[in-house]
Amino acid sequence: MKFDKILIANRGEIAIRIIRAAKELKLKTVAIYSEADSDALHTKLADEAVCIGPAPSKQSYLNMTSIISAAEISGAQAIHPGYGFLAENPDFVEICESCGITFIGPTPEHVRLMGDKIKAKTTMSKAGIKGIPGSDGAIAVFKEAQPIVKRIGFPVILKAASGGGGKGMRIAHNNAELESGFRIAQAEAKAAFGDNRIYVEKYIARPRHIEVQILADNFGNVVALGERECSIQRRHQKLVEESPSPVVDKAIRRKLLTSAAKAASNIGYRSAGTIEFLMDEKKNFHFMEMNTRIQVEHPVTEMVTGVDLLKEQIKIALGEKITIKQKNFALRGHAIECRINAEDPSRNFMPTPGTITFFHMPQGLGVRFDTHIFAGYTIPRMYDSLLGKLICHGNSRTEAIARMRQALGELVIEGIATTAPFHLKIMDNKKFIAGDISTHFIEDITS
Ligand code: MV4
Repeated sequence: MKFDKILIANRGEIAIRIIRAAKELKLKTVAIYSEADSDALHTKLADEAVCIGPAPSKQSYLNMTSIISAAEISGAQAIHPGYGFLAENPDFVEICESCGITFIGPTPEHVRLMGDKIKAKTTMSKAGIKGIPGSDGAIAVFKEAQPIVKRIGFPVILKAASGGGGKGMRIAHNNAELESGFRIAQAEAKAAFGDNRIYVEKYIARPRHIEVQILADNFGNVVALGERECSIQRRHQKLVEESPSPVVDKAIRRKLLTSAAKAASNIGYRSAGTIEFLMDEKKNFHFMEMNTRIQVEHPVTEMVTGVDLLKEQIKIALGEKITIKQKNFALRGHAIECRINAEDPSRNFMPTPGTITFFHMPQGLGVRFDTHIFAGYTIPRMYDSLLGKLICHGNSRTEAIARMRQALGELVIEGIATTAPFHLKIMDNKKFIAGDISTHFIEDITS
């Protein structure tokens, strides 16, 4: 539990975010980097940096043996995984534990449970947190789906038990589509996850993705820190997130936050986590998944709650109690995040690796830019295309949008194409301004 030196098993903006939180807590920091990242900013901001392998992730940021060795050599007693890479790999959590290293996150059991979307759904359902109507578990053969579909009606969606992020998903509007979709979903799931288990649900058209941030400590204390609206996404990659959601009123928020806190309490969860809900057009919400990591979009919650989620997550791992009380905290204003990616929106969001020749960072009241880029930085091809997250806070949603428009206009990244101009279009979109959004928003405006 006690540690004074942490290793950050990640790269890019999140590695820097973790280093900042650790330094504020007076912890020593060890960065790891691949051969493609020897000039990366996170290696310079940490107290020490250890090269853990060649550029491909499999040989570096996913190489458990190298990472554990780096922790042992540098004397780091804890590892923060960030998001992606090894953040939700239960085997890695177990390996850390067996080496006497504190994993800054939940237990391996919690990571494993929530990685299995079927088990997660049944566990939550037993606790009274309802998922989307559908099968009670996996469908072994196509025929098993028929009585369920008779009950819930078409359209339905087939999902992979080990899925999430849209892989192995199929929508069916009739029996023929159900039969072929089942086979395709099973094959895709088998190939992607080595697990062909499929379950079926009623398909919710034009839903909203709304998630709740929770923090839980080792003493049974749980707080739910408001919701995030994450409906604006493209091919299951989120582009814009905000808090609070423009459709969530006080009564719905109370229900959402109570459900999320109950979900975490019921499984005895600890650390930071996110409960994802799907909201239908009648504003009914259903449990979808739980993410057992700190998420990309955590800053919007930080801006409206004033809580430093990374510091809290580390303090929980140190065995400290959460001091935030659910009763005393209030949301202040509105925050929006735009993900600035090295992708060209005019070329179907094709990745644009290359060198940044000039960089100007937007600044001012309520403007935050979490990034690892600098003038002269070369974006490697190997990794994801996130360059930074522009987060704007205002007293109202209108002010946050105006501030975002201003900040996007001020941002200059020369040398490569980015998604910044596309975000400006979103900020000027009438439907976005009205808060009239769904998971189909990008499709609707680009087609
Ligand atoms: C759904 C759905 C509609 N109905 N489930 C996509 C990723 C995976 N985590 C779950 N997903 C969905 N599940 C039912 N019953 C629509 C989606 C979905 C979606 C969800 C959240 C954010 C973006 C999305 C984009 C397309 C589809």
